[in-house]
Amino acid sequence: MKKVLVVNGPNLNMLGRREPAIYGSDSLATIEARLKALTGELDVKLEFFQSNHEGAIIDAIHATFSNHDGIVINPGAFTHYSYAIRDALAAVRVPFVEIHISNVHAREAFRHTSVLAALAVGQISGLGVYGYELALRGLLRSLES
Ligand code: CA2
Repeated sequence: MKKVLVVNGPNLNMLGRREPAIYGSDSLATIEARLKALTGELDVKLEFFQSNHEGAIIDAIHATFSNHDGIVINPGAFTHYSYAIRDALAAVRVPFVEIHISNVHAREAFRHTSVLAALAVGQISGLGVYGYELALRGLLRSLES
């Protein structure tokens, strides 16, 4: 059975509480419960981690080394500038899918760049919170091949 860490970065603990027009009305707990409901069908063990702190996210990524088969990550705004998170993902070499709830390419110019995406199996953006399920399915499919 594959083991996957689902990581959410800064401010994503606020999901469902503010800015529903951009991020929808589901809470992070609801999103995690929906993913958990897929574990039987997908034969995967999921762990969840959210932090507003760059170093804590880096520590969580380091802990996947030799311990997880893959990572689904919404790095929040760190996507656009965190070379430290990029280095952590490169160091552990655990395959990951980057997911964004909103369409980052339809928003401010600073959101058009991801310093992580070039290392990713793939990137999902703009499909709302459904993107988490797609990211998980896509990651698992890529781990099979
Ligand atoms: O679209 C996404 O998933 C983002 O990763 C979300 C980040 C943003 O910085 C990225 O550019 C795109 C921000 C997450 C903020 O989440 C909130 C949720 C509810 C209320 C306020 C913020």
